[in-house]
This record gives sequence, C-alpha cells and structure tokens, in this order.
Amino acid sequence: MLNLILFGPPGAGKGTQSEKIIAKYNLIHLSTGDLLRSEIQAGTELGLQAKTLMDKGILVPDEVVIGMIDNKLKEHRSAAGFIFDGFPRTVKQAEALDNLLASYNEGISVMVALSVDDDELLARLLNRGKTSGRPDDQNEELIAKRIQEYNSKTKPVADYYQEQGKFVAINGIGEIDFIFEEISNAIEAA
Ligand code: B4P
Repeated sequence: MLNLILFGPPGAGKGTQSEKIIAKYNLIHLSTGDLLRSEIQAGTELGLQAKTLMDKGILVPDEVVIGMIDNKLKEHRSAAGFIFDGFPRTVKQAEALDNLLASYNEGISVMVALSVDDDELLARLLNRGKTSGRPDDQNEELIAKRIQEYNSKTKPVADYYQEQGKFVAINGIGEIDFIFEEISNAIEAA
C-alpha cells in the first residue's frame, strides 16, 4: 500500500497537487478540509461546530478529524493506498494516524511537504477567495490567522515524520506540472 501525506501551509497547493497524484497513482483522496466542508454543506451538527472555527481560521478539534479519517479508512479497506491531504495537522493527529494504520498492519510511506513563503500564500489565497466563496479565503487577517495556526500547531508534524526518516521537502513555488514531477520522484523513491 502507498500511503502518502501531502503537507504544507494553507494555500501551498495540496489540493491542486492531490488531484494529479490521485489520477496517476490511483489512491483514495482523504482531505479533511473537503470532508469538513461537506459536513457544513449537509448542515450536520459536526458541520455547524466546525464552521464556527474554520470561519475564524482555527483548527477544529483533533477528535473530530481523527474520527472522520477512521470512518473513511474503514470504508476503503481494499484501496491501493491513500493520500492524506491537510491531515495530520497536529502531532496528536499524527500519532492517531500511525495507530490507526498500524491496526491494519499499514503505515505512512512518505510525507511530501510543499514549501511556500508567506507572501505567496497570502496572494494565492486572496486570489482563490475571489472565486471560491470560501469564508476563510476572504481577508488578510483570517489568512494570517491560518498561517499562524500552521506555524504553531502544524509545523511540528514535519519533525515527527523527519524523525521517522519519511520526510521530503519540495519547493512549492513554480509551474504546477514541474512541482508534480518532483512529487512523483519522491513517491517513486519511497
Ligand atoms: P484545507 O481545506 O485543507 O485547505 P488549504 O490548506 O486552504 O489549501 P491547499 O493547500 O489545499 O491549497 P490549494 O491547492 O487549494 O483547510 C481549510 C480549513 O479546514 C483549515 O483552516 C482548518 O480550519 C480546517 N481543517 C482542515 N483539516 C484539518 C485538520 N486535519 N485538523 C483541524 N482542522 C482542519 O491552493 C491554493 C491556491 O493556490 C489555489 O487557488 C491554487 O489554484 C493556487 N496554486 C496551487 N499551486 C500553485 C502554484 N504552483 N503556483 C501558483 N498558484 C498555485
């Protein structure tokens, strides 16, 4: 099984690159951002709670996203592998993911991290906000909050996988196809 984590700050291009990776490697895409947005759209209790946090650029509680991922892993027992997009976002989520995969005798193959500087992230997200209708893409203050959440809670997840020898950093600035080639090389080396 190929189990890939696509990592990086908000707007680094995780969603963009995920689409290309899925098409090439036939993996199941698990984006916690997308899963949360479908809960919001469906008007569930979970969605209502998540919306208040996401609209402020704050991470939703670990238990919520871990539960969602657990359900999806159970749903796709015979998959060729998974791409985790935007998850894990805290060390607690990373530990939970390792435990969940271990219960299926599986583990993470590689973490690919897209690095992009803050000015470029801000420009990309404000630009996406013009068409996406996403409340969290609408203003500088909110985007800065998301980047701050990333720096304080999510960045340490990279060290967690680096210690396991599974971390590969890739420059996330440049042509989308060129970045995809670099990601493919990292996947094939894993
Ligand atoms: P997510 O939905 O995961 O989204 P994201 O981080 O904003 O974006 P991504 O990196 O996928 O960027 P994209 O490809 O779209 O998170 C949203 C919120 O959900 C979080 O803030 C949090 O509240 C909550 N959440 C999600 N998961 C959670 C978890 N595990 N725990 C707790 N809370 C969680 O790219 C952005 C833009 O850049 C696009 O417009 C794209 O066209 C452009 N772009 C991409 N690549 C480019 C390139 N190479 N050059 C130029 N532009 C590029």
